[in-house]
Amino acid sequence: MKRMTCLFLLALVAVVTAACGGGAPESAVPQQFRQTVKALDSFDYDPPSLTVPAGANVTITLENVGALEHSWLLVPADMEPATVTEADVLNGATSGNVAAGESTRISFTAPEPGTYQFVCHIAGHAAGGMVGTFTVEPAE
Ligand SMILES: [Cu+2]
Repeated sequence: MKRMTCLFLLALVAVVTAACGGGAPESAVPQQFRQTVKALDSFDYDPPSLTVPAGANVTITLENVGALEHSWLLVPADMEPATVTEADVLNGATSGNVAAGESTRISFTAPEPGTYQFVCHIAGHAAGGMVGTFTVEPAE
């Protein structure tokens, strides 16, 4: 009889422990940010600026709606846009060259809070104004 009581108590402890220990805190789950950006032959992006939370899983779908080749590269804000190459890209955030009428998905982790820029690195496009603003806000 004593042995049964003891087993019962052990089982109870196991159940209570499992119930209390469940799941990681919600703050540990990165936020998702998804946005479609159009690349235009007028050397514009639509929308021209994006704001995401720090550490977010960002997915940009770059839609090239023009007749020219375009690209989307995330780089530091203090760079001269016309000099940007794939080597300057932050967190792997580059579309590569996207042909007319094509679209590409770019997935990356948002960098530290601050201001960045995204540019088209096809010759002459950034100089023509194909530059946007990428803002990372501190996570709450
Ligand atoms: Cu372009």
